Amino acid sequence: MLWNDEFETLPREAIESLQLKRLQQTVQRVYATVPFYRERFRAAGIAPAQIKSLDDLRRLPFTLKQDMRENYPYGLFAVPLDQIVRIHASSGTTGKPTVVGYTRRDIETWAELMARSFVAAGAHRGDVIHNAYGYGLFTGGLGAHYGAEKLGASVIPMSGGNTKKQIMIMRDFGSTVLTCTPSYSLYLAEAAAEEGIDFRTLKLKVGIFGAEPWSESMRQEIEEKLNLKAIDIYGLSEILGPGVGIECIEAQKGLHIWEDHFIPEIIDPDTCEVLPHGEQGELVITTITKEGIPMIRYRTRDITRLISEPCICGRTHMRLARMSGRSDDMLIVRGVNVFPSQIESVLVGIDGVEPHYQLIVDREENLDTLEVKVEVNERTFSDEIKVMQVLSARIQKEIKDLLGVTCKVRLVEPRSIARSEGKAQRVIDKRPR
Ligand code: DLL
Repeated sequence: MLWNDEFETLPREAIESLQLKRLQQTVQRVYATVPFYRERFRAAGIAPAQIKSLDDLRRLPFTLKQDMRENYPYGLFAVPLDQIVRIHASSGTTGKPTVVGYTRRDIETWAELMARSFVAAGAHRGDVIHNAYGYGLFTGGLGAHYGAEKLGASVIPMSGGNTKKQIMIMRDFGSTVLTCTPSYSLYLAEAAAEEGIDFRTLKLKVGIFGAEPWSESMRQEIEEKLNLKAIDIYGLSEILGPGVGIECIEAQKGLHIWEDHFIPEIIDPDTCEVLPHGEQGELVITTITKEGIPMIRYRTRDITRLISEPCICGRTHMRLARMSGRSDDMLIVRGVNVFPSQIESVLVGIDGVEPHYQLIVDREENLDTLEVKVEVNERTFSDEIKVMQVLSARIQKEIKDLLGVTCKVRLVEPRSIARSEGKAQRVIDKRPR
């Protein structure tokens, strides 16, 4: 089932001509209203009138998170503040947050795209959507909320935290759809087990998880523990928030990016060259309908590839492969590129450990060290020391086989790694910079 039959199934040529028209309008508009873009375009020697085909997109300069920081807070807004009805900001672990503003029409577009996304995930009017994404400056809570209302479902604005209460509400209110980060879903499963509540007795049928990288094996674990279909949703505040792309429940293979509103490109993060279709690299997105803060060739830092083959669901919009991580989260340990999600996929495949882990990178005598701290389950914890030794040797070997990196494995007690209600902190990099 589709939410917007016409736009979700536009033939390729129609998508592309719509994209070109909207791109031209966007470029004209930012040139006229945002000094930052005007200067950048001039420096690159390109005028809006020179954008004659979608290929000309490549002639435009990239926009970076750094540019948003330097224009903090409102420098990239393309409309006066009296047309902005909502402001969000990304938490940003270092420095100032990045600030984004939405016009009334932007909020409507966002709700439309989230409604589409819910339907793609198998949610409908009549569903009870338990929204455990955080409400606040983070876009997850309100983004999902407006989409759920637009869909006509009953939304429970839980936000994150208060985990025991979440489970009670889920059970008593008959929640059918859960929205939260994948790591929080596992925390909910754990807390439910402690309360003696079996997810099989709940009405949940689908979970819509995103906001952080997760692996295919993590999906299997979540589907088993929560007894639902786990759907991957992607988005970022700079572009919209949740709802930039989502997997369809029919295929669960790749996330349809809503191409009537965004133009995706994949570049080599080192050379910035646009890569041919199907190759893995950094995702760059241009918004073509946003009014408040349009983004031209925004470098997301997320690593993925584009899938252009038709999908069995009938949607014609291209898909993004599951994000394999962020280029700035990628650890370089003794010269080897390591994504946390690769280590996660090893851990999830091993019996006796839980998918609660942290990677601690440090430097000793000029050499990088990688420690993988991972929780064992209750059963393993009460076993003999020898069992634990065999287990850690096995994890070490599997990581070495997959990545070619030798790491130290530290098995820790069940529930000793801090749980997160939002995005999990997987990497602690203690190396001097
Ligand atoms: O995380 C928006 C969101 C909310 C998406 C709820 C999905 C669900 P930010 O806080 O700006 O926005 O963080 C954006 O999170 O660049 C990715 O690195 C990461 N991310 C988001 N979704 C996924 C996903 C929201 N499905 C950053 N897989 C992005 C992997 C994801 N990483």
